[in-house]
Amino acid sequence: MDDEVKLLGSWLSPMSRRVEVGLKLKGVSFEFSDLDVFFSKPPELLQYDPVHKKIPVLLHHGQPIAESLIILEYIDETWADSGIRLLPKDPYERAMARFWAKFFDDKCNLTLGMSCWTKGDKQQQTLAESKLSLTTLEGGLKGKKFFGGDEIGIVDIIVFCSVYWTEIAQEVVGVDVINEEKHPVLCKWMKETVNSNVLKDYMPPREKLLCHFRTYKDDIAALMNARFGSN
Ligand SMILES: N[C@@H](CCC(=O)N[C@@H](CS)C(=O)NCC(=O)O)C(=O)O
Repeated sequence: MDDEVKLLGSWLSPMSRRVEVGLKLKGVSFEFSDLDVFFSKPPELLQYDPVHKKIPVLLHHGQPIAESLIILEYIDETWADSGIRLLPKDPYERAMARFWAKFFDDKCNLTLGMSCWTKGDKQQQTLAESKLSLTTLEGGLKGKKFFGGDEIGIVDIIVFCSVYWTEIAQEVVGVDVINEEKHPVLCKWMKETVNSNVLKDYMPPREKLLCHFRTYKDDIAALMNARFGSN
């Protein structure tokens, strides 16, 4: 184990997956604690993230770090000389990467989940919001192969995890959140990224996620509707 690294996460969480991918791209070995956080709060989680009580939490030498974007930056700085750079070296490009990562988390991430799992007016509203936000996000790809430029970077990792989850969820629920007609640039990027083989192998098997969503789709929808309302 490199430097005692432990990740509190869940195989089912795209936010936790971001950090797994970051560690793997850096070649850092780590222990993974697969927690069930959606219907209960395990004591380990309450101990290490008493503020938000959310995964992922990275423990490095026993010290906890919460919030996936902060964790990814920490990983990039701590293991600066191994694997790929997650954030660009150039200060302007670095600021742009942070800008799009924040934009994605503020405007796209939750809305994508809500578009799939809520119902009625709330679903229609979040579908419309997703369409607009993803079109704006496509601006971050202008003239570039990846959000990170010629190589993948932090924004590619976080967007890829969420789009991978969304494409499977939308198939199970029967809703059209992301498609080539609405988001040609994003879909082209997704294909390019899958073909580059860098991230795809770090995702949970498609069939496993599909099967989970099919089995628990009513429970997931009930949880999302209880939290975020159905109108
Ligand atoms: N802003 C946080 C969000 C993390 C997050 O939403 N985690 C979810 C799993 S995907 C969670 O722990 N949910 C449990 C809950 O909300 O009770 C991050 O980027 O790490």
